[in-house]
Amino acid sequence: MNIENYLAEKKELVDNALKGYFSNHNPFFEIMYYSLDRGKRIRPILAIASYEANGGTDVNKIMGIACGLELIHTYSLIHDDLPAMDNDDFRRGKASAHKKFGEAVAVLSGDGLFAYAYELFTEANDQLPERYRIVKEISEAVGPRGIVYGQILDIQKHQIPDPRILRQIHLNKTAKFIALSIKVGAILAQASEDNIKLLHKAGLYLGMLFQYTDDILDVVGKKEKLGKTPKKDINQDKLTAPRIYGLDGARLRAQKYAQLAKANFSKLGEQFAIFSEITDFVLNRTF
Ligand code: GRG
Repeated sequence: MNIENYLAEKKELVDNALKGYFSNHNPFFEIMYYSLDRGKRIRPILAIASYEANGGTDVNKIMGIACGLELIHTYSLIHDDLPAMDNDDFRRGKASAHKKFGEAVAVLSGDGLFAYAYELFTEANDQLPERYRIVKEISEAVGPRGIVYGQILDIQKHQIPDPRILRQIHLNKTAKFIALSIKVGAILAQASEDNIKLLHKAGLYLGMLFQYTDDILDVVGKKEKLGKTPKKDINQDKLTAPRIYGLDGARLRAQKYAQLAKANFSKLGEQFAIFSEITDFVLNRTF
């Protein structure tokens, strides 16, 4: 199966599960679902791919965790788009949450998605030691030692374009969450500690690559394809890879991160080949 088909098949699984988690509740779930709809689902797909590559056989077992990751990711996008943060009117090919529902409801949608994610993480009560570890690791990666810290660095004005700060932004805002998504699949599938460690390391490189390509697409991407506003980072004087290294320099570094990710994934053996394909897909993505 080629990588596009693989990603489309897994995305459909995740989309169907998400629909299920958001049906038959109060009307606020429809409002939250508006923002959830139409994402690429990279993080849940990584969790599922890792679970399966590590020998997990029942995809339903990982689905609550995979979908919960997407809820947290979506909350971060909603809050990032708010006027107090990046102030973006367009997300996932449509009006961002505050444009559609107003700021107060957008804030609450983010809050609701964040909290509901933890209901999904804990929906099953089998494999409790693994699930406890997963919830702990997720909390760490999305909180003040992860995404939130990355966002704090990202919204600061950086007069001097310091590559060390850029690395901290990329690592905390994006890479830790991508690596975590791979890690949780491995933990639930009861992979060895060596494999979990190696997957996490490779995942950090993949995450850095993901943010490099995001920064590059901000410069060269098309609004219709991206589903979000391009040139946002340069116009807001954000610290990005093209600002520090130039477009060609950023592309070169993206290739280096892709090589590092693949070198580490390949140490895990043939059954992890899908991760090298995902890495190439991320390197060459146009959305
Ligand atoms: C508000 C706590 C808080 C954090 C916000 C999400 C975020 C942090 C900032 C948005 C801008 C940005 C470049 C974030 C890095 C993560 C990233 C590349 C998000 C876009 O993820 P995709 O491409 O989006 O997976 P879709 O819509 O496909 O899910």
